[in-house]
Amino acid sequence: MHISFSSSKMFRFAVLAAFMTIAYAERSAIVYLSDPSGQNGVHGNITFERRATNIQITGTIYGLSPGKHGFHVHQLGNIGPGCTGAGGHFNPHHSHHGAPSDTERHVGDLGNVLADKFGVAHFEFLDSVIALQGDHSIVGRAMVVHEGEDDLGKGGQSDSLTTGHAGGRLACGVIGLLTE
Ligand SMILES: [Cu+2]
Ligand SMILES: [Zn+2]
Repeated sequence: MHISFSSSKMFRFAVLAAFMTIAYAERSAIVYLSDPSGQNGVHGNITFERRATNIQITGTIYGLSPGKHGFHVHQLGNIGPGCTGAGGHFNPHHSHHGAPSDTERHVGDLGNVLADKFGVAHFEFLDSVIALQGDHSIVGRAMVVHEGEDDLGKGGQSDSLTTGHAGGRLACGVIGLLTE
C-alpha cells in the first residue's frame, strides 16, 4: 500500500494533535447547594470551568431573600451539621478576609451573589485565585451561601476580617470534579 504522508509530516501532525488535545482539555467542577436544615429551602447549582488563567463561575441559587449574600469556598468538604462542619473560609496563606479583587484575601473569598426580587441569584464571573488543581484547588471543599451580605473585610465589625460578617450559613455543598 502506498503511504501518501511522509513520516515527518505524520510526526508533525501527531504533535499538533497532541497539543490541541492538551489545549482543549478543560478540567471543570460542580457543586449542588442544598439547605441541610430543610428549613429555608435555599438550593442551587454552580459550575467552575477553567478559562486560560481564570476560573469561570456560573450558577443559579434559588430561595434567597432579595439582596446580597456572602459566597465563599470553605476549607473542608464536610457539610454537616448546618454547614458548620465546613470550617472557616479556605485560607491556605493565613490571610485576612477580603474582596475577590483584593490582593489580601482568602483563596475562598468570592464576594457576594445578588438575589433579585424573586430570590434568585444568577451569576457568571471570573476569578483568578481559586483553582481546580494544586494548592489553591477548591475540589473536595465546600461552597457556602450566607444569610447576610459579605462586607468584604471593610465593615469594621469584629468578624469583618475573618468572615466578612456574612452571618449564618443558608446552604452548602461539596465541590466535585465534573471533568478531568
Ligand atoms: Cu462563607
Ligand atoms: Zn474570607
